[in-house]
Amino acid sequence: MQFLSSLPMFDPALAALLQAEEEKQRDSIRLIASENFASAAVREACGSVLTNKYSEGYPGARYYEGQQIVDQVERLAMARARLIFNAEHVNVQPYSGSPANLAAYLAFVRPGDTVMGMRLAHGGHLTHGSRASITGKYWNIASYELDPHTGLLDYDLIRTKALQHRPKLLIAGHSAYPRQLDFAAFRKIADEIGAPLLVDMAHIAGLVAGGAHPSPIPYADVVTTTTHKTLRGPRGAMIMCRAEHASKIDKAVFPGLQGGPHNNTTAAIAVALHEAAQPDFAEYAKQCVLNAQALGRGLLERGFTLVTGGTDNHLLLIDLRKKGLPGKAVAEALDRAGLVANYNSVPWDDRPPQDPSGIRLGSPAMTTRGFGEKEFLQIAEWIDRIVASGLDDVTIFQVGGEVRELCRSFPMP
Ligand code: DSN
Repeated sequence: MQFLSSLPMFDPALAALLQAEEEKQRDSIRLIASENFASAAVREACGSVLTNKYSEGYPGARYYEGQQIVDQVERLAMARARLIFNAEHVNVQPYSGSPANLAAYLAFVRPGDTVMGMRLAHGGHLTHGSRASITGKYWNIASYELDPHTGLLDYDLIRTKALQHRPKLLIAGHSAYPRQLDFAAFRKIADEIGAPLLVDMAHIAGLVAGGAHPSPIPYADVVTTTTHKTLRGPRGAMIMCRAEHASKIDKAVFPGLQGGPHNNTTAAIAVALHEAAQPDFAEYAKQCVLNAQALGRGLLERGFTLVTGGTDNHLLLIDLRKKGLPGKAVAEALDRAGLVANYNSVPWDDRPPQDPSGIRLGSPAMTTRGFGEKEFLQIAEWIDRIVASGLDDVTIFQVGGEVRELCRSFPMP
């Protein structure tokens, strides 16, 4: 019977693609700040029989029968999240970060209301009000920006803007800002304008869980996060909130936005949270920051410009304008050498988002594979060699060989 066959036997074309991707991941250095390597245990839960089950609703109140085990799985994931993040309520059902943020909008604001978040080009996320996203089309967006003199968030500027626009929802969080956020300052502004505070901690959730970044939980009304970035779980998301908002948030996720939860993902989130509760996860989180800082030092020593001058978290943004090379060409050249990053706009970029002036780098994936500061300093040297060569083919080829050699000593989970 075909459905009992293994993947290579039943679908060799797809199996070959998976094998090729595995080899590509094994032999390259992942520097995409939002990526990581999930453990075998997380991937096992993802591929489990729970993918076979429909469970619209919440534990104890489902619209389908047969939930005796699924309810326990979801309750376990929720309990672990509440414990690790010290949250009053958690919803583990959002399919990913964008639906999680949209659920927070649905819970707190009506279409047309004013929402304030960080401008995408300054490090925010699409769902914090970019015109390209539904959030920028259905809500009136007033974005805050970085201080043009320091390149940092200036909380007085954010406050002034908030008092001027009086948003009904204030968002803190980023996908390309290399500094810690002052959640207490955001809370103060939110209180002054009487708006709920949403913190999107997708990028830093693993650092928060591991104690390497302050937690937004005591300050925010609602916290959204993906589960696959620094948190190192499956592709999924969670929403944590104060007990008073629990019913609003749950109704926004289901039935407001979604149907049945992906139970296999819920199980994998539970596994990832169990991993995050182990003592070595705190070491990993701390090392993510040390490694990003080492990479930043290595780049600064070689004359690179870093947005904000460095990093306090797991990511870095290189402004390539002084090097005279565009971000996309550099990202492509690095990729050919097995150094996988993404091109990225820098604040006040004069180039378009499709071909911007920067590249974003992150430490989580290779920290998971065991890289330390020594290896991240080596990465700075490789990036410099490729950029200094003007993206020369021979240099890219030579660096590529060295990258593959180093990867061999640091196996994938
Ligand atoms: N697109 C993700 C990132 O790379 O930061 C955030 O959702």
